[in-house]
Amino acid sequence: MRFDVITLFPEMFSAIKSEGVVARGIKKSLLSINTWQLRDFSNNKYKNVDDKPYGGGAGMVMQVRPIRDCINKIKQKKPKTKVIYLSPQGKKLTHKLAKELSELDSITLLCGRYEGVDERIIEHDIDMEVSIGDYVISGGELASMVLIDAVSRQIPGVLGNTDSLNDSFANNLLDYPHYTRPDTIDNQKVPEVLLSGHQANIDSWRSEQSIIKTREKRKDLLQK
Ligand code: 4H4
Repeated sequence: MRFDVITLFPEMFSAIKSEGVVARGIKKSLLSINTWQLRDFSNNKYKNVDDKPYGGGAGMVMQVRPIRDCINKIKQKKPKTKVIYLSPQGKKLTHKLAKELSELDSITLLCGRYEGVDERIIEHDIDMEVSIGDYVISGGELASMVLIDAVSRQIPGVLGNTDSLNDSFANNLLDYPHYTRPDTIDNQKVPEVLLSGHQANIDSWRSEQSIIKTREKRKDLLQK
């Protein structure tokens, strides 16, 4: 999987490129992240990529030309890349969508700032808008990193021995509870079944706990 990221703040992505699951996936050559500084595609000496909104109003809007030129440059290398704009108006990022996206060869992520991008980019250059939640954050960079992490976890081999099959939502259920040493602390004990060494009983207890947790915290998932 190759991620191309169009952003005004490429250095933000060093956080996931250097540590953790995504960094390990990069080291294993299972994925790559290429950031593109949008200002390099500005057509003025001040490197501006935004302008005042037609019709007035607060804030600035990201212009078509630099974004379109950057996408076209990426498409020279990856003509079939799926171009995703991170926006509160997008399709909600779920486990299912992350799994679907993980099967692609190339994804281009457009990170919005200010009030967002000129609508003509959304109409003509974007394949899909994706939202990480019903709130507005200052830039699409954090949303892109969330998407990259969630998608990367679904790429075979990225997680190594800890598979993502038990991730919450993998089977439309929340994850079972986890415990580790010591087996008693402040008089709080680990459930006996987990100390029994009886794997069949442990597995059925974990399945039962996933259903109980889902019923308690996310009943809506049980309707699906
Ligand atoms: C993009 C703000 C689009 C407003 C942005 C719009 C999210 C989110 C986000 C920086 C940028 C914001 N991205 N999930 N939530 N005019 N991005 O808040 O379309 O409403 O992914 S707009």
